[in-house]
Amino acid sequence: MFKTYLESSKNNIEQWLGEILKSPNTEYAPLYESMEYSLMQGGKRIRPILTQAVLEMFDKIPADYKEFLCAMECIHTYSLVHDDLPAMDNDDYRRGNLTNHKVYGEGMAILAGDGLLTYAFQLMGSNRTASAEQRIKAISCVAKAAGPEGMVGGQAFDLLSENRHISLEELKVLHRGKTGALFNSAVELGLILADADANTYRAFMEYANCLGLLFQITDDILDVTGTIEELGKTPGSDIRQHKSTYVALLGLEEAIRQAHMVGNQAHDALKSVAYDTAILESLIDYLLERTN
Ligand code: GRG
Repeated sequence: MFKTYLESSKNNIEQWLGEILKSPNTEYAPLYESMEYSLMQGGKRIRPILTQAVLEMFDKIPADYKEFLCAMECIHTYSLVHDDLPAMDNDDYRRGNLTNHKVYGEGMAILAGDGLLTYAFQLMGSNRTASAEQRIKAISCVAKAAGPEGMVGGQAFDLLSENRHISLEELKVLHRGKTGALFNSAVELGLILADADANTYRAFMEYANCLGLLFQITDDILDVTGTIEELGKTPGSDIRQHKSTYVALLGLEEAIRQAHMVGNQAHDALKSVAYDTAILESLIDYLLERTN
């Protein structure tokens, strides 16, 4: 049942994503092609699915908030396009295909990322279901998560940490920014748009924190255990770049143990919630068992 939920949510989101990018003229069409190339290349769509699951828990109709769901994926895709650039991770493959700069060149890949990031905010501002107050809160929340206090900050720390040993505490700071911040905002978006009460908010943010960390630990594990076919990109990039990861710092066995421990903490966080959390619980197990 959960598998069906994931597939149908992904299909809906991809249909909406397929409708949002329209070049205003023929001159800008190459930029839009480059943006669409990365946006429409699959991926798990886990961040908008997370927002959707929270919205549904509060009996909200996801289609009414599709601009927010698409915005999450636009921002995530921008981060991947920029992360793959020669100045960052210098990767040739992403989601099973050549990376954006390999197809369109570095300049256009930078602009495609810039375009996806800024368009995400245009999209959120254009939603007509959320109140003006909800939109401002939602936009501020996502900006904080994606910007220097969140993902960009984490990425900068990651860049500076290459080829040097960092402690587990520093690694957690890195992950909280680079991966966790956007995960948190995916959950928080749903809470803002549903006007969740303070207690529910607290419980869900604890869940989101654990989920982001769990996602990153499994990402570190998959870089060692995954294959190019499963991952859609070359495994072992963390080792090649001498990055500190959960596996590098703790060993594979302990990293797997920590992933399960954080998964249990995520389940615990949902125990106090008076809503149907079945989908959110399944998401924890899905992230624990994922192979890509
Ligand atoms: C360039 C500002 C900037 C940030 C980049 C997201 C990120 C920060 C870097 C990506 C590198 C990486 C492997 C990060 C770890 C976790 C992560 C975000 C993995 C990719 O996300 P998935 O697994 O990808 O959700 P799909 O393809 O399924 O969407």
